[in-house]
Amino acid sequence: MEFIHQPYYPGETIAAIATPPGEGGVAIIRISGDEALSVASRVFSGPVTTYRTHTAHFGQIRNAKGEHVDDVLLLVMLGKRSYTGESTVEIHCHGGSLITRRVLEVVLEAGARAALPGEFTFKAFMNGKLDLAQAEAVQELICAKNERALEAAESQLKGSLSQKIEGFQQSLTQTAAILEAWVDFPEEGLEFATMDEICQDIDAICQEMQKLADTFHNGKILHDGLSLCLVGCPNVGKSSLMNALLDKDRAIVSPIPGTTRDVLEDHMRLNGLHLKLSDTAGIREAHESIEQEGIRRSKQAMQQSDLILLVLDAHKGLDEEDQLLLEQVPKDKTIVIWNKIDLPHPALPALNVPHLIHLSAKQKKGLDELHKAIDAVIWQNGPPSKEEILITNIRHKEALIESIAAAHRVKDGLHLGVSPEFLTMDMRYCLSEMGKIIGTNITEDILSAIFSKFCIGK
Ligand SMILES: Nc1nc2c(ncn2[C@@H]2O[C@H](COP(=O)(O)OP(=O)(O)OP(=O)(O)O)[C@@H](O)[C@H]2O)c(=O)[nH]1
Ligand SMILES: [Mg+2]
Repeated sequence: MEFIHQPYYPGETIAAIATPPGEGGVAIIRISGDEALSVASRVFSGPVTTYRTHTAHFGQIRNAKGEHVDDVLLLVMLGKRSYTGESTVEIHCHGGSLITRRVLEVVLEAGARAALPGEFTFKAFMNGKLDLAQAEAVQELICAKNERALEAAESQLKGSLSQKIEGFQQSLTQTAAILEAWVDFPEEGLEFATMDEICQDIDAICQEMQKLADTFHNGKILHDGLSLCLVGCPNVGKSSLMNALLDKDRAIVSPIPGTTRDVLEDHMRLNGLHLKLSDTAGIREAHESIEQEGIRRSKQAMQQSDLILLVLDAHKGLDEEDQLLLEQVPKDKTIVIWNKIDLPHPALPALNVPHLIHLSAKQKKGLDELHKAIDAVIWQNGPPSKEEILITNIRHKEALIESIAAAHRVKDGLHLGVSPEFLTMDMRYCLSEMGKIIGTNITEDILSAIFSKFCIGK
């Protein structure tokens, strides 16, 4: 196993820089474990072991030779009342990367072990301060790229997802108990509940679990953002629209068809969401090898992106190449745009597409309608409410799906008259999959994989 220090000693004292690398006003070195105070007392000028919990102390850090390293503020959190659930000392030193590393070195020389990525949160999990879903939320909180993702992570950290999962576990446990009773007391078992009642209970809980699993689509959008790709024939105004959406002069715009040769990427925020925008080379029958490669990349970007903006030139009207592109794009994830509506244009043909917008990229007119259309395509059933509990983690979705499948096997087995011994096995599996989400039933390998994604010092 890569992550968990082998053998893992609860209470072992670890230390790391908890603030990001680089220069800042203050940096924090965090020490946690049974020996946190004695380690700190070896490097700090004051009598650390006498300090009361949740107090701050000014003093100096000195190395083993007694040389001054930095003036610092020392924070003491004793016993369980800390993030990790173990005694913790934070040293707030000056925020230069060299000085911070020096302070850490001195702390390590004084007896702490360098922490592995995520090890502080791992301790919090092992000491019951957080369950696994909450621990994962810590990392999502740190990585959140937009407001909605932050809200989802905050809600998960507060335990909203965990409570929901615990609710499922309780309901499933009741059913499991009845099935176990059938095994032990086949005669009286049916007194606890009829088969129909059990099946109804399983159906109801499966529906709830499926609803939660289905929030992964929205959760993933919130968490990861979306990719959006501008495609169309040459000269229709893709790069102009890219610049208008970004509100900056990002891509070269010119009246010469074939200006953009490569895929150009940038990022924007829209209604609290993170979008990756790609401008592409105009697609046409090209004979020159560089342009051909550009067009190949355009088509690739089109396939890979979550959303396509297919740009048409209203001034030019619809020609065969536009028509071909219209046939190629997946309609449900495409917004078709008639651009250059500021110019005189022929009567525009009716297009049988679900999302159609008229705008002028050059004059930045019609962008609001485009924003709304993007929102409508992203959230096909409306955006999630702030209160809705979303899952953003594929691991959670997989556990839910496994759990639902096992519950269905139990139900089918009941109808088919399968012996209760087998049904209880499926029921136990169903419960253990659910437990994986909050960490009540989890192997060290999974723990290792989860915490190793954290940053050092968290
Ligand atoms: N009048 C008008 N001109 C526009 C509009 N959008 C783009 N243009 C002009 O159309 C020409 C082509 O614009 P680009 O944005 O470079 O077009 P493109 O689709 O990126 O072209 P390629 O990179 O060659 O595929 C430029 O001269 C733009 O100024 C618009 O809304 N109105
Ligand atoms: Mg271009």
